[in-house]
Amino acid sequence: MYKKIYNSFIERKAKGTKSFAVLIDPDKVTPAGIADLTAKCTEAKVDYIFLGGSLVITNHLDEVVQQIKATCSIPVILFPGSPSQVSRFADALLYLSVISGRNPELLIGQHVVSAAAVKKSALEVISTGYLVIDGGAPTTVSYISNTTPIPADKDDIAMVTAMAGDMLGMKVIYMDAGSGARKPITESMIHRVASQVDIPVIVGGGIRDAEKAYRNCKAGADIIVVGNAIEKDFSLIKEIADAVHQAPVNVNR
Ligand code: 1GP
Repeated sequence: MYKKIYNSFIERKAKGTKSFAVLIDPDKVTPAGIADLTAKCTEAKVDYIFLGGSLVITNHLDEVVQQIKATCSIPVILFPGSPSQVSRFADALLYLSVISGRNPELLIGQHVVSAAAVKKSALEVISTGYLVIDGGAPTTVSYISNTTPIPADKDDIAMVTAMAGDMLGMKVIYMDAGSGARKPITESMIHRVASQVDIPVIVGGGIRDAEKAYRNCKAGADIIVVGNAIEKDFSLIKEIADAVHQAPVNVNR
């Protein structure tokens, strides 16, 4: 299968171009709200739309994806909290294994259950080593995943976990402090991870302003994800997109 989205991650990383992804929680959008949001994302040159959440209660994922696709041409990447959050209308799926935890269901169990359906969907599947990092307070992801997050100041644990994911053949590393995290991931941890893996590094959780997004890119993040802060203030979309796109090229190894 042609890996269109993953190739774009790799090409952008090779050029040193940082990317900005807006995270949409399907539970928190209305049809009218989607058009407004996608218009702002297009204007700000947002690179990707991530769609999903650790806990999705409503059952209208297909509809939300179709509305996003009808109102913009930004690729839609599923970021599922469970196997039920799969829509064939999206462009790609982050196939997450929670490698920071020791819950076998989230390391491999749910993948086995969902594998046939995912294959049939013909979605582009991106194998993702997912690291939950302590964000200063329990988040939905740490509660729902029933795993212990990596302590925020244990850069070395994050580094070796990401290295293991990379050597196991995962295609991206996603470092996440959890949605609405009180404290976003430190630049020192991002740098430690990014300097030791060759695959793209996605960073999210608790990023609230353009300056932090810029600093994360400088530390080595390739893709910045913001959800909560944008839900509260749409004007941040352009501010953060501009900061990410202006971030310097390479991480110092
Ligand atoms: C959460 O990484 C995402 O899984 C984004 O977090 O909603 O705090 O921006 P926020």
